[in-house]
Amino acid sequence: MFDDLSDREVTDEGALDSDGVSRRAVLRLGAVGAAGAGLVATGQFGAPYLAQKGLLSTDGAFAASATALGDLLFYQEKFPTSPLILYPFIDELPIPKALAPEKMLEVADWAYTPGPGDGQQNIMRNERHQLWSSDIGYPDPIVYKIELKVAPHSFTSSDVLPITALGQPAVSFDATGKRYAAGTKRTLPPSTIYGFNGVFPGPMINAEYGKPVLVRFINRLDENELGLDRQDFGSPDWSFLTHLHNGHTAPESDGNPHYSMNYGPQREGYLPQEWVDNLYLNWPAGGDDREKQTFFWFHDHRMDHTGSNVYKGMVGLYPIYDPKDGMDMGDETQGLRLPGVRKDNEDGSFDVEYDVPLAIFDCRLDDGVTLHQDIHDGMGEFPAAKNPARHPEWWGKTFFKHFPNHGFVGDIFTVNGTAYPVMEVKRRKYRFRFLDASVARIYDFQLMSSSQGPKSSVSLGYTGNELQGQYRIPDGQQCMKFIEVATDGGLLPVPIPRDNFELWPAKRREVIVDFSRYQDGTPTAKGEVIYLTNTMKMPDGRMWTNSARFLPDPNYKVPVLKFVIGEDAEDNSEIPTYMRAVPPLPGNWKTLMNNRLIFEVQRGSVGGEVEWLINGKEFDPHESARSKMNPAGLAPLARQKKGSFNLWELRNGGGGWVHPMHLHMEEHRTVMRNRRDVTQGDPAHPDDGAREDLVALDPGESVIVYRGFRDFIGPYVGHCHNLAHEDHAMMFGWEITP
Ligand SMILES: [Cu+2]
Repeated sequence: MFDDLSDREVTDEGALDSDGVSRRAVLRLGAVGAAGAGLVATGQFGAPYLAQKGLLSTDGAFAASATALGDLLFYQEKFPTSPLILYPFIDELPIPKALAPEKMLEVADWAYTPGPGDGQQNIMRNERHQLWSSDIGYPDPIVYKIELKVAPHSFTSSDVLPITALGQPAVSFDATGKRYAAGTKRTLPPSTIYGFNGVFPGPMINAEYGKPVLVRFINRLDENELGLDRQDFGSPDWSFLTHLHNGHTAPESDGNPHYSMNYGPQREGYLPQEWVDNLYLNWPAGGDDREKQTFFWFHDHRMDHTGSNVYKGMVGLYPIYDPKDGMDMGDETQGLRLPGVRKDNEDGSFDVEYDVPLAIFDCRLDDGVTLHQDIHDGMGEFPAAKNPARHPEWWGKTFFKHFPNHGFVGDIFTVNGTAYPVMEVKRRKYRFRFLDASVARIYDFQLMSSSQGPKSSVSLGYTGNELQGQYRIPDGQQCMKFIEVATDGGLLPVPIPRDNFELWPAKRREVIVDFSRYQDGTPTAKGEVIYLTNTMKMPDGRMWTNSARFLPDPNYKVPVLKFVIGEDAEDNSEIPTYMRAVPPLPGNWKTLMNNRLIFEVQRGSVGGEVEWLINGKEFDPHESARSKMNPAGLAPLARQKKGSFNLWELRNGGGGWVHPMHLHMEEHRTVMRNRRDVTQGDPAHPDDGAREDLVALDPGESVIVYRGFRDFIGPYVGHCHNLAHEDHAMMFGWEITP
């Protein structure tokens, strides 16, 4: 039933009809191959066209035909242009406060109290915590409660002007479908989110090494007291699965699908009114201080719907401090003296002034006229939406396409849930914790000044994808540097001054910015303005077309966050000369090369929604993946003994795409890039000397990392963090064995 595309109607919008056939099975290999080959044969998407677009890969005609099908979908794949935010940089940057823990007396009254016993880890009573805090000599965990909630969220308070892709005024609608003439300024309706405690982003847990945290996540997504329209994305069964990215966490608390499909829930996630206790021991791998990290985030990881759940708001923040010797405890008068003034709250939490998380997220708002059409529409998901259909009643709310050709990018850039915010800063140093919480967008940030200020891209004559970001600073000039102090893997050995840095999905970068002076030494003055500016042009989820590293476009300078210099303030912080050593590589690491595990990611054509493959296979949640044949002539299963270390190679086999490849569990260290030893550093990748949990794979690149498998046993995953790729099978299971 899967092998004949001709039986299925390809509508004029390019969607593939099917009725009730399970996901991942709508189209099978033959169908895709046939459709693609047909297109190639007719010359419509022939080899010269593909070559010109850089889409011909080592996979030959097979990949080309899959690509051609993708291009067929893409060609007819329409996205709305979001209404223009008329008054940007007026809404204040929201800075989350630390979440308060539960009172222990109240926790003792819970019907099911958290604890180390059998069945105490989740509502099914079928799991226990692999290690409890006392097993490692740590105190009992601090308990938090986080409920998954349906809630409204506003990205801006500004009036907006509905526009077309050509930048012309457009009609708009309200919730009743009433039509407003082109040129009418509107206020945006709130979007519906599924948020941790109903907020986006957030909440934020300020954690500390040595003090375990247990979070009881409770699903309340079936409760919708405000009667909010859920639209047509988010996991259709309202389930969730929370992953603390990238905590050193036992599988049952890791929220990964390889675990959840086989143990615990034994399905994709936790359903409404179900709960699970995720125990975060705040314990470095191997008990080694050099393995400490600084900034986690938690997000949904529900199989097949991670992108839609994250896009719908399931993003939380989890900075982690290190109180040992006062090294990095949020107090700039001791230890490393990184910027931060700590205030301990009565409820047991603490907040740190001048230490600010910046979660970057792009979204796209419905124009009310773009057809909602997706391969999911044939799956019986979201029947109430009656798709394919236009949804004028959703005008101004977040628009999502689950199965975009390359990945999903928005055209409005937000920071901490607010579009184009402003932050008044004191004339002193700050620590910023950057997180890319976007589905697929990569950013390249610089600090710029501009005497003319932001101009809307429409007023500058841009159209189409060039409107992404909405505003530009045509006269923007770099005026300050970032001092990078941490990556995904925690503190760097030494701070690195950066003119700019890339931020890939799920990655974290921490920087110090000194707002008391410009890079040329001139002091700043009250009222002066600096823009955090994105210079990477990324029109779709595939990769950039222009960036600092590749074909810079000097005209693409999109201001994302406006800093306004305020009053002087006391500053006891320092830029440290030395921070933390990375764990040593064994001298003989090269002897591991022959037996390394190899994972090649590629755009593939198994069929249906399985578009993104690893070692030629779609994600199988019940199995550990198998390595490609390594130089020793073996293709081992991705299983590692507890306490072992190994080299893993990640290869980008696809040619025209980039992939942020995330490996759960332990941080790694990059040792080879494109067959070159980079253990002594690589100028093009200044972070390679640090530890990371995500490999930024450029087109055609091979990266070999050294990593450990300590302290826990059980199933984990590795996957692409372009969430459209992840949700379409670019994931593999692996396991730590006793
Ligand atoms: Cu990818």
